[in-house]
Amino acid sequence: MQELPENGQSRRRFMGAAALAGVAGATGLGTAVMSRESFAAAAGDARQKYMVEPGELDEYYGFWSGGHSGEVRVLGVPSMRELMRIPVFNVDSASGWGITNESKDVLGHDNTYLNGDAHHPHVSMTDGRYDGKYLFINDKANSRVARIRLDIMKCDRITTVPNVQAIHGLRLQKVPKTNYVFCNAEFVVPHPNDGSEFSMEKSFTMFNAIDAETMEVAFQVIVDGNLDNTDADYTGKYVVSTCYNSEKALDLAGTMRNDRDWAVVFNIERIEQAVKNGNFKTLGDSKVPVVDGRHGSELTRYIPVPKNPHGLNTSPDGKYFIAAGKLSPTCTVIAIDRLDDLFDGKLKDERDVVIAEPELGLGPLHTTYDGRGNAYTTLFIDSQVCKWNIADAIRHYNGEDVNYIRQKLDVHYQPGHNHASLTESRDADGKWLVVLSKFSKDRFLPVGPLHPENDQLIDISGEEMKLVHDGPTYAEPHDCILVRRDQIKTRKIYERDDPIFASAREQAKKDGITLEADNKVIRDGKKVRVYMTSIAPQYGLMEFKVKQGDEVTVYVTNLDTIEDVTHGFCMVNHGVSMEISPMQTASVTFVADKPGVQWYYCNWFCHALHMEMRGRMLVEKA
Ligand code: CUK
Ligand code: CUA
Ligand code: CA
Repeated sequence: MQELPENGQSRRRFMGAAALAGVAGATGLGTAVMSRESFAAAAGDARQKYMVEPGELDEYYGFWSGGHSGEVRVLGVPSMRELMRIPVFNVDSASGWGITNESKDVLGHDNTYLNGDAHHPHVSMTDGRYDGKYLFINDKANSRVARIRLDIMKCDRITTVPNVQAIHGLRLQKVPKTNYVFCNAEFVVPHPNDGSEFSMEKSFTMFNAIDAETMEVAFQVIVDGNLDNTDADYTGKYVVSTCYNSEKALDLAGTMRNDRDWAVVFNIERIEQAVKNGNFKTLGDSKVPVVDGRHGSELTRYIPVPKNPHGLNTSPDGKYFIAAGKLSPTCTVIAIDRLDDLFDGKLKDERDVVIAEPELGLGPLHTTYDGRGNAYTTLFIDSQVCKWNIADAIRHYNGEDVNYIRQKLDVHYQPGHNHASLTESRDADGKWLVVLSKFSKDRFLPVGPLHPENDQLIDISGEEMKLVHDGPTYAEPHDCILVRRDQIKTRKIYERDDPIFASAREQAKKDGITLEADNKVIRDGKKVRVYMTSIAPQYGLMEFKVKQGDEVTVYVTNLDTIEDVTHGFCMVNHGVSMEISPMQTASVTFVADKPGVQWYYCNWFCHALHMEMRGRMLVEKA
């Protein structure tokens, strides 16, 4: 039986300093922390606002990364109800992602990787505002970047970034629009990485830009140190990434040796020009232009910031990049309007672009904004969100005696990312704040040694932050993004010319088949293609005959045009199942290795006679 500590404070602390000892000097910040009781009273009003009555719709779409579950989850905010899951770097039994031919067209037909580690979901933008077209997300586990079409909420492209390992930080160009997906490779590797060299000193990593439409890697930039998180500005000119391992150390203590690592500024115009001028090389088999952005390069600047910095977030007014100190109790505010001078050599020192370095508390990780001049930084070690005023922090840095901290709110527990509504765009509206707490400890019914995480919803519309909701989540959302519901336009049913099933259409054409009408079996040597339609509650084919050992591809075209009538196709004892939504075609290939009667059935509930929606594959013994 798990015993729960009585005292709120000790519950918050029971993770203990031990796990985090030695990572940062303790700083006693005298800011008051709200008691549980006063919090409960204060939260009363706010809770009303967060209530979304049955049948009512949320104001925001929230897209959550699924961490090492590999998926993306769609939540409604403020209700925090889970609306949908979008399989990406994983296999999904319900939709057939990883099983169907259409998903393998995206994932790769060799099925090399069945896992992934999705951290950073970001929605495409036009002129600094979410345009609702795509969502992009990284896979740290297999160095990939995926694109999700938001009109159908399905992944349509995945790109493996060459020459690097572990794509972590990912952000999008905001202005003039999302032409580039910027992403950091975290770990340094030797080049060539062919077993002839293992030293850390001769290894490096790269900053990468992917063309958002073609999903081809446009360029890579070699850097000193390593790379963590990143963000872009509102001019289209600069992107900044944090580096926590300027030491290029392999051991933990070594990575903490320097008091300052870097925020690395990438000058996108100069990099594009260098590529255009042919000032690049290529690595290995890849054709991607690689430019050198190490110290001394005209393409980058290295701003020293304390210490093993982590989050990097652009303020929605376009004025600041803010780097969270992680092992330093500070955040570093970088003035974007000084970066031109930094690149033009008009500043004496890289630190001249730093215009504030407020002390916030222990373990600052990520910062988000309300659009009213306030920043909200998660404090991992203190288990708090710190609300602070940027203008006051700048005044304080200039010697004025002002308190820039507005409030510290306990969260439960150990927060990583936090994210305010519309915060990455010009439309930051300061209504809701989601805090993704990495530990839930005692907040929910115990479910064994593995605990859920805890995504908490905080009302930030007033002067005071108010915690209004606890949301348990399965491993392991790192980050989320909140988009106003009118910024997303989804389809109700598929268009028949959707590129998602272009290869099925092509094959049908070659076979002289009309997908929307024909129910036919085509034999092509040992390959058999079975084309059938579906209208609730029947498949176009009640049975079809093949020979043992045939490679069978079943194409199902769902002719139901009524929203919400999705069918499935599951071949019993063959590891085959898939979703076919209204007016969609989906296909799956398997070997008919068992002679006899093999039943298939519809596994998505579609009709009162859904149970009766089934048929037989008759397999003749070889
Ligand atoms: S993150 Cu990915 S390891 Cu703070 Cu976005 Cu933690
Ligand atoms: Cu068709 Cu269930
Ligand atoms: Ca370091």
